Amino acid sequence: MARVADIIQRESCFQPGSTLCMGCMESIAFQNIGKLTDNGKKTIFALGTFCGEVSTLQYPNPVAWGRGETTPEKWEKSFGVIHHVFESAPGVAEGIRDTADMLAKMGALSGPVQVAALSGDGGALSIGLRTLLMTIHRRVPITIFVLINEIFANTGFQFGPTTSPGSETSTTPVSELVDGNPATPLDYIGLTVAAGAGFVAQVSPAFPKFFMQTVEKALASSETAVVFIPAPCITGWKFGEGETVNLARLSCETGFFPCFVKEKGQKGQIKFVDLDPAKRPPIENFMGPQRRFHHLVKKDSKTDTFCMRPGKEAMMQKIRGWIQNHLDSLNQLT
Ligand SMILES: Cc1ncc(C[n+]2csc(CCOP(=O)(O)OP(=O)(O)O)c2C)c(N)n1
Ligand code: SF4
Repeated sequence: MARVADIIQRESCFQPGSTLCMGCMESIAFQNIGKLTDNGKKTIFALGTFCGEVSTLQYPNPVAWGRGETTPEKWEKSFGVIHHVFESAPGVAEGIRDTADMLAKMGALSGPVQVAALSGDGGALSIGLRTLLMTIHRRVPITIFVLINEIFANTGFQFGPTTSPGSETSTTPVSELVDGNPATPLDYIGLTVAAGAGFVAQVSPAFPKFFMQTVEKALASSETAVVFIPAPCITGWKFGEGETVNLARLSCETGFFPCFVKEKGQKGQIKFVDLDPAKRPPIENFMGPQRRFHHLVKKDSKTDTFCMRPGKEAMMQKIRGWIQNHLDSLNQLT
């Protein structure tokens, strides 16, 4: 395994020039994935339609992807990106993998190829869930990255299958009668393990060493590897500048988005979050800085700490219950 200090010296395939919001976690994740894929293989990414695509491939300014000034004949630096429809990134990546394998068998390639799919959680877990599960089921040796921002961001911040309970989105409004999203999220980690993925992880750039080591393993896996990356969305979650990494760290430590890794044949491991709720930071610390939870949590001006608004016990209890159930079920994945 490469040393993290060496990985950060590598050349990324994600360059300045995107129109992702300033403070978007996706940009930080892509820069790191870009360095991890600078590993001696030709890289091809299949992108679904999501913020990470519409904000990086916009004609006439498709400058964000590419490894520096490298010319295509330099195999190990060579980088390609294919954008296809919203829901199809894993299926397109599967096609690229098959084609590369066929060409390799014919002796038409001069080196190894690594293939990855990138999409949002709406693309992968809502409209594209069938594509994701069938690609996993076919045991295709690719890496599938899913950016989890809990909403359909680039089309107007609508609720999706990963939206936290109680969250205000453009389709789960808040009123005197409703406390935002009434649903609990899909257990996407359990689902991808059950579908047969050989490597499943949830990582965050807020824990850089774990991020680097886990993504490196995913890229080297001979099985289908699925990597979920919770991505605080400054515009949709409505938080202040400079809070992105802090919220990503808290999202794990409070149990909303636990870091996790499970390799084939091994028990799943939860990272950086305690199974005992008394040993975790209060969920209010994660929710308070985000205006999508304004109806549930406020800042106490006397103590300068975040606390529950009066009368919101039911929804806060629902959130705590969902977090605990989810952590317990991840802890039992074998
Ligand atoms: C079949 C189809 N339906 C709807 C759309 C419109 N559309 C494009 S991206 C998108 C939402 C993407 O959400 P997500 O995958 O979560 O990515 P995010 O925008 O949050 O990054 C939608 C609804 C489309 N392109 N194709
Ligand atoms: S809307 Fe959210 S996910 Fe999309 S670019 Fe902005 S911060 Fe990133």
